Formats: sequence, C-alpha cells, structure tokens
Amino acid sequence: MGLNIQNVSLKMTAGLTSQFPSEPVPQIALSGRSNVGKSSLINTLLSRKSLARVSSTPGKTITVNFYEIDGKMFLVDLPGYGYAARNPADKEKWSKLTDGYFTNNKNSDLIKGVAQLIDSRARITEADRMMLDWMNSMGMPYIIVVTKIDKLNKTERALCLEQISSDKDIKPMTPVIAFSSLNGEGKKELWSAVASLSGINL
Ligand SMILES: Nc1nc2c(ncn2[C@@H]2O[C@H](COP(=O)(O)OP(=O)(O)O)[C@@H](O)[C@H]2O)c(=O)[nH]1
Ligand SMILES: [Mg+2]
Repeated sequence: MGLNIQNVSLKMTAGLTSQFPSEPVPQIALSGRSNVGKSSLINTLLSRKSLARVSSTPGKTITVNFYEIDGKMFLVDLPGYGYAARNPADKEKWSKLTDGYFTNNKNSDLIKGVAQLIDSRARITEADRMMLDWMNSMGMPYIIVVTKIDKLNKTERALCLEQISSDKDIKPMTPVIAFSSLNGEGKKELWSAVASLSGINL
C-alpha cells in the first residue's frame, strides 16, 4: 500500500529518445528554465541530499532524467530551457529531446501531467509562455510550482502568487503551489498534486 519514497533510483539518464524507459507506470514531467530549482525540488520531494545534481551554473548536459519511485511512477526531469549562452547544437539537442519526449514517444500515453516550475523572482518568461501555450493547446494537465518562494517577503509573495494565479496563459483553477527547497514549504501540497495527476495513492 502507498508509495515508499525511500525506494527511489535514477533509472535512466537519457541523451537519446531511444533510451527512454518503457515501464508501464505513470510519468510526471518537470519543466522549467535552467536554474529554476528543478534539481533541488527533486531532492526535496524525495528527501535526498544529492540524488539530483544541483548547480550554481546552468546545466551543461542536456538529458532527460527518469527517477523511478517505488516501481510505481516516474518523475521525469526535462532539460532546462532558456539559457541564453546555449549554442545552436545544444538548442537542437534540447528541442529534439523535449519534442521527442512529448510528441515522438511511443509511451506518451504514460505522461499524466507536467509540473511547470516558475521562479518566484523571475516570474513568467517567454519560454514559460511557449510551454504553457503548448500544454493548453494539447490539453496536457499541469500544475504550477512557484520555486524559491523563501526569497520573497510577505508582500512580494502575496503579489507574486496573485499575479501568477490570474495570468492569462494559465488555465483557470490550475493549482499554484508555493515551494521552497530551502525550508520544505509546499512539499506536502506538491506530493498531493503529483499523486492526483498520476492517479497514485500516497
Ligand atoms: N533560496 C533558494 N535557492 C534555491 C531553491 N531551489 C534552488 N535554489 C538554488 O538555485 C540554484 C539552481 O538550483 P538547481 O536545483 O540546480 O536548478 P535547476 O537548474 O533548475 O536544476 C542553486 O544555486 C540552488 O541552490 C530554493 O527553494 N530556495
Ligand atoms: Mg538541474
């Protein structure tokens, strides 16, 4: 019964779409720009210090990382986008992998939803909007996770969450979760949302 989150492993670090695992379990993808706090969120969610690599310099390797949880689901760490210094070859690889994950994937029916990460200070970027547009048009279920919320004071935080919740590109009623990997805020809410998207019992 339930999900044993002690039982977790990095099942595959895929640089090619052919390496995507095909276990018949639900997948929840994590999307966001480089440095938004995706790796930190994975570590926080799975109560691990360094399962996912956290870096102060935006990611060098472009891979899709599949974390298997208790043999029952995958959390899928998509490559971060929007890193300005990226060269054309990297951009190409990013598109190929991300596109390959969502649209050219024989297991795409296993993708039950996306956690879209938005930096509480940077707010919604153009690249975020492209992703939101795409999910809206595809009818892909998603939730919004506002990261690094510890960096805002009370007033800033209220304004930030209000602005994001009422943003025109975010579907009405979409869950918006304030999250901090620093102090663990939002971890419980995020797990509930992930469970509900994937149809898993916690
Ligand atoms: N204050 C604060 N810093 C964070 C938080 N999450 C991530 N960071 C920092 O943001 C930087 C990028 O984090 P990382 O998890 O590697 O982001 P990724 O590129 O999206 O995987 C690192 O310096 C982290 O320590 C958070 O919740 N609060
Ligand atoms: Mg990362």
